[in-house]
Amino acid sequence: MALSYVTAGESHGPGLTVVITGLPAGLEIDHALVQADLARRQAGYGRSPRQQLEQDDVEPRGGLRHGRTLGSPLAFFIQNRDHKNWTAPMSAWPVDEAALEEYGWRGKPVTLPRPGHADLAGVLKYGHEDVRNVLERASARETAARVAAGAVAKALIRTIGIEVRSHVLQVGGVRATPPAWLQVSDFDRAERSPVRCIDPDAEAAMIAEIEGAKRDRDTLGGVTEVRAFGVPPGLGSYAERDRRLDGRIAAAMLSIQSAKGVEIGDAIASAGRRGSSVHDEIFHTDERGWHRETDRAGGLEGGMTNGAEVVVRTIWKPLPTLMRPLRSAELGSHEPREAHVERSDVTVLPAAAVVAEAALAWELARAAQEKFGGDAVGDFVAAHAAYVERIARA
Ligand code: EPS
Repeated sequence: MALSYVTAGESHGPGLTVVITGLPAGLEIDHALVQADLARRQAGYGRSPRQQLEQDDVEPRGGLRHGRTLGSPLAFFIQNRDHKNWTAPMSAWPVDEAALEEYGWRGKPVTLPRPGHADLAGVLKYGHEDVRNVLERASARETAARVAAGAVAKALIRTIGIEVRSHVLQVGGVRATPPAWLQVSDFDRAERSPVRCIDPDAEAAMIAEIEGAKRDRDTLGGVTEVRAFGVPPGLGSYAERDRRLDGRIAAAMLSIQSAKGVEIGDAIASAGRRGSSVHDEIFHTDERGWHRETDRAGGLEGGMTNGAEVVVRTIWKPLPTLMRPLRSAELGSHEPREAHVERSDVTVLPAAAVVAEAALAWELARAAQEKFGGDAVGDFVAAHAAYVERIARA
């Protein structure tokens, strides 16, 4: 069965639920590693004060016993600690008007759609009169659940030696220049950086850029990069369009709130070069087997991994909740007004890198599980080992 997950929950509701199906039994899930990823997503310079309220914690609700998967659906619940400030406005069951009165602005309908957000198309599409019915689910709070799923995916692909790492390449107008060939250990620098940046000079400039935008009550986008190491060739397939792994990775990235573009390998620079200086030449030595000296393809050719590192950059728009709002018009009266203002982050780039990392881990896990199968994790690992041994002789 294909690996799949669904999330449920609103930003200020009781919490987020994620249900993962298709996992093999016997996979060890380290609680501390899941927690660490949730904490990494919450960290980062430029996040909103909301992050001081939330200390995300996964509560398993099924599918796990003594730290190992059972082969049944794995369910996690992540509580929204901010929900206590929203109990009546976000109550699942009807509440009377008087109860809402006590909540001030929180108890009132939102009628000013924000440009760049899901607000306007969302209310039109679903027939809502209160933008809150849209924004609560469109909110990037939901990415906490995606990161929990990503942590499980990482546990699965780690059993076959795949590691996924991320860093921030650009915040607003500041672009980092990381070393050309990044090693897994280079990413430790990103882990210690408040903006998840490998390049120390760019780090300082990024922080200054965020401070400037904050002063101007504005927001910033940027670019993140995720790399996967130890990926065998042949995940994904050229044979059918929906099995092409580059397409799936791009879709996974673009499904993340605020993502606007995806680049695989050096796609943007390659557009202006000749083929002879773009494609990664093929070599074979007894020592290294099949390999490349360059990785402009970002580890993907013909919809499959090619054995090189998978390199995926995601381009993020500046957040659309602005403390200095743009023009909008009121639902109902159609009067021109300024858009709704709600607490906002200045930038989410450091957090977005962690979410993108989870998305890539998930797509690699899904493709690996399709290729190697296995109801027990040992079958999955054995199938990978047999495959690696076969292709070493090719
Ligand atoms: C978000 C707006 C902010 C963020 C939130 C996503 O929430 P609030 O409106 O409550 O201040 O803090 O992100 C999270 C809570 C989170 O955990 O990532 C939005 O509109 O997308």
